Amino acid sequence: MSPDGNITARTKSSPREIRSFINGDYVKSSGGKTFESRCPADDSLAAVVDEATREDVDRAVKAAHAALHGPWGRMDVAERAALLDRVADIITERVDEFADAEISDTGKLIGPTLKGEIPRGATQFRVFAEMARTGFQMAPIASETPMGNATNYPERAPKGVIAAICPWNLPFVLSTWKIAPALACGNTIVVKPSEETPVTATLLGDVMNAAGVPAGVYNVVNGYGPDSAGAFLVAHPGVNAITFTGETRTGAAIAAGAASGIKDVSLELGGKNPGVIFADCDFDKAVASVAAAVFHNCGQVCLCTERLYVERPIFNKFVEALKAKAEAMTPGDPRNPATTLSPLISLGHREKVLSYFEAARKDGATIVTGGGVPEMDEAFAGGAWVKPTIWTGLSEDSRVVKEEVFGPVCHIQPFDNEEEAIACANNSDYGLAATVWSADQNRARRVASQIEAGVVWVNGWMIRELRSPFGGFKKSGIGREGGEFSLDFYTEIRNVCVSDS
Ligand code: NAD
Ligand code: 6OD
Repeated sequence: MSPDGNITARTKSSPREIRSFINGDYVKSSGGKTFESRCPADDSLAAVVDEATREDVDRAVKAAHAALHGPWGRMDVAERAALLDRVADIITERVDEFADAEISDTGKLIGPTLKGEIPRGATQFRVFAEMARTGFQMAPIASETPMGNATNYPERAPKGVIAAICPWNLPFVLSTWKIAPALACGNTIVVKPSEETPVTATLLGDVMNAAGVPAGVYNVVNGYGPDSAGAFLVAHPGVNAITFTGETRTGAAIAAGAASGIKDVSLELGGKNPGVIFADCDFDKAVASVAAAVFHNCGQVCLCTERLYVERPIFNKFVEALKAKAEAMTPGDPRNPATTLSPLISLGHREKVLSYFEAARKDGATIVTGGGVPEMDEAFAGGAWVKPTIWTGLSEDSRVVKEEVFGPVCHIQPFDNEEEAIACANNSDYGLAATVWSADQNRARRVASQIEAGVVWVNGWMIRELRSPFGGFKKSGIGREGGEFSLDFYTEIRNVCVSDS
């Protein structure tokens, strides 16, 4: 912590000190407890974090409530939009600092962090600033009733104090999917970042102050889930709605916790995403894109592909080509632009991924490549590294084909016709994302329309526009984020019905 109370920069010998951000100030935990966040590339200490107590969470919710009924609630929408644009500007000016913080927390690669995730987070504020400016208008509806005629004017009102509980895989960009729409709609917010990745959400507090966002509008409480800041926030009676991204099991616990308070929940949950590759696809493009979809961020993107169905005539060639891509990946210093494979988020998560390696082996998988831990230079030997891994030969009910591994892995299976490919793709409890590869646009669109997933890419991956809807079918979630699709969660709709006579 610097003398002015802001969070400190991290050096190799001194980790960042992270506090909660409440009512415009960085504050120490009232319980005096701290926890550590470690960089998974080398297991160095990235940050020492103050764990928020129930009392701290209560202060944050009360600050958010006061701001809602104070300066923020009274603010003209154009002024609110201008502040969100200013937030985007400052993130852009400080992109190196945000990227550095994110890399320390996650071991992410510098290129996609600096050029992709942090700028996309800034853009999210601009998208919602623009939407706020247009006023979220809805068309009036005429009514003719025996009691008289009227005009109905539906209007959107802020939902209140939003709790945002965030994951570790894309910490900053995914937090902005919640923060930007919440604030654009006139709500205030209390964010609980993952205990693995507390820094960028906390740093954003400083940006909010610099932009002139009133104190209490944006708050951050750091801590864990159960019996800690996450659970305290879910249970708090002053929270009006909870937006959560993370594991399906955690989503179920949060929905249960929210039920007694009749709090609305938005749930962005896990996936077990399929890719369907027809023999007529642009082979080289498909292999390159599928390699990214499987191995990017070490497989820790909720949209990553973990199940591949490849039309039989190109099955062997495809497996060989993807194997070559996997074996060409180079783990190492995430700040070196030549590194192409990042680590898993933690040694704990590596244990889980390695247990799936073992389960695949036990189920009789053919290990095409990977299945273990790579040799690393001394500087990175303590990191959470695993080899990119490809399996074939498993049945559809094998654990590694059914459960989300959240690592750089996939199982590849051949198919013989369109119906079979669709049935395999849909044979999952999840329904978050899918890809379809074919030169025949009609077939690709026909197949895409039968896949039970919130986003289906045709001949590509991760080319989604921020304003388009994002969310999951089945156990992948409830609700949609993105542009106007976020509005139903972040607003209440009031119908003002005016008599015509
Ligand atoms: P997680 O569920 O373990 O944790 C997410 C957040 O919930 C953390 O902040 C954690 O502290 C908090 N939490 C945990 N238990 C809680 C409880 N009982 N009450 C309140 N808060 C609680 O998820 P993770 O490991 O951080 O993220 C990885 C998972 O997230 C994967 O399953 C991935 O698919 C999913 N994910 C989904 C999306 C999506 O948009 N659908 C996006 C990213 C990640
Ligand atoms: O659409 C995106 O920008 C994006 N990064 C989505 C990732 C979601 C889940 O991890």
